[in-house]
Amino acid sequence: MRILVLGGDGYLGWPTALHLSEAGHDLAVLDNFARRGYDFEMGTSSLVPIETLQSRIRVWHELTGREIGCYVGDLTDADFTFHVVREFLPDTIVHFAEQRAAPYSMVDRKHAVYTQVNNVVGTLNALYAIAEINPDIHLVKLGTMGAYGTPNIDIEEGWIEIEHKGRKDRVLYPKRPGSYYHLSKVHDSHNIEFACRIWGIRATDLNQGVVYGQQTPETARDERLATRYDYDAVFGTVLNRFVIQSVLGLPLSIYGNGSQVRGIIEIRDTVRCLQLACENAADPGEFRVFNQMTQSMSITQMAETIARVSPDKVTIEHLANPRVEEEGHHYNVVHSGLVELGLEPHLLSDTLIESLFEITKRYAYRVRPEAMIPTIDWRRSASTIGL
Ligand code: NAD
Ligand code: USQ
Repeated sequence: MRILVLGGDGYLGWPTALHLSEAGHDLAVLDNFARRGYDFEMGTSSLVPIETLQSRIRVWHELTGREIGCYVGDLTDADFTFHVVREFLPDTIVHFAEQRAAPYSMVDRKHAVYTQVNNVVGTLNALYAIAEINPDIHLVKLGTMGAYGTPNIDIEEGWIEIEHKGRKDRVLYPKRPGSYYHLSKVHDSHNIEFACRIWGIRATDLNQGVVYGQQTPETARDERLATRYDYDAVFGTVLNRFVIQSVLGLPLSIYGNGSQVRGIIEIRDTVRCLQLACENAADPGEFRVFNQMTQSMSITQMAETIARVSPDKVTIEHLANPRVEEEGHHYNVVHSGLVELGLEPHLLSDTLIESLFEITKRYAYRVRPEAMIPTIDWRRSASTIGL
């Protein structure tokens, strides 16, 4: 299969490209390096040093003999996007290329508008390129579990059968997201579902939970293939942050009382899910949704797991929650679709966390502790990134 990975320089896009290349597919990646730009804006960087995209591609070629095509440019530039799709002629487009941090989208008006324009326009350009160049291309799009919010009913995989005043219908599951970033994913999902209906294109929306971990079998082959690992309060995700805090001897920062529950997934399962979605395409006209998570845990349970397996003494602190989110809520999610396709989940295990401790210890000297403090307040319309 020919697969184009949008956002192929990112935390998940790069290891996914390697995994798909290893599986024998012909790969090209596209990126505008926006993520590296946010680091410059915030004065921070990945804990694990990362090579340039071009060097990583060269190292992969040296090690395996496999080629990965490289397109540098912006998905919101329609001419560029059309040019890439016309030239590479993919069977599948995997789309990671969005601004993905909820706190970044909540800094102020400028960051909220940037996030929604970047994400919604980029996705629309990809949809139009598919419709005009080859409507048979399968779009595999990264969505988010947070699009659903925390409703007081079970969360289904994308669609729900409802009965209202004696009539029945199958509709998109209602959404109640918790940031302007998460809202951009809801807008994307609606745009993609509409494109499937009107043009008969095929799409898979992967509503992924919070990812943790840093290595996959492919990135672990050579340190120059490493993917990024974020610890700061804007881009660092909760489990990765807890591991880093434990290594630095800082208290694990639970926001609020810690009873909020999230779906989580390990990075090795992310790349496997992407392979399964690509190799088992949606039907023409189908808007298929999978909930891409392997288990649910409260933030307190995550902190307690890290504290239990850490070789060092770990303390836990509760910070006033900078976000507006429910605590003590119902959370029961259907996530069987990818398992039915063959996913064998890695659950949060001591072994995985131990390897993360090692990586973190090695690069702990690179941390700027002040970058770990959350300063973006959902209740205000303007915050400073404050690093
Ligand atoms: P990331 O920021 O590391 O990677 C995204 C990449 O897309 C970056 O390299 C960035 O430069 C690129 N990009 C952004 N806008 C672009 C544009 N307009 N044109 C070209 N390239 C552009 O993020 P990630 O953690 O790898 O996440 C990838 C996707 O997975 C995102 O869509 C995110 O919403 C989704 N997701 C991530 C997580 C997680 O925990 N990391 C969880 C669920 C879903
Ligand atoms: N949290 C803490 N302490 C911290 C950091 C976070 O308690 O130090 C809490 C947050 O309040 C929240 C939860 O942990 O309740 C998750 O926060 P997060 O920053 O790990 O993840 P989130 O903002 O939800 O976003 C991440 C990715 C995003 C993806 C999303 C999946 O950055 O791209 O879409 O996870 S999901 O959460 O399922 O929507």
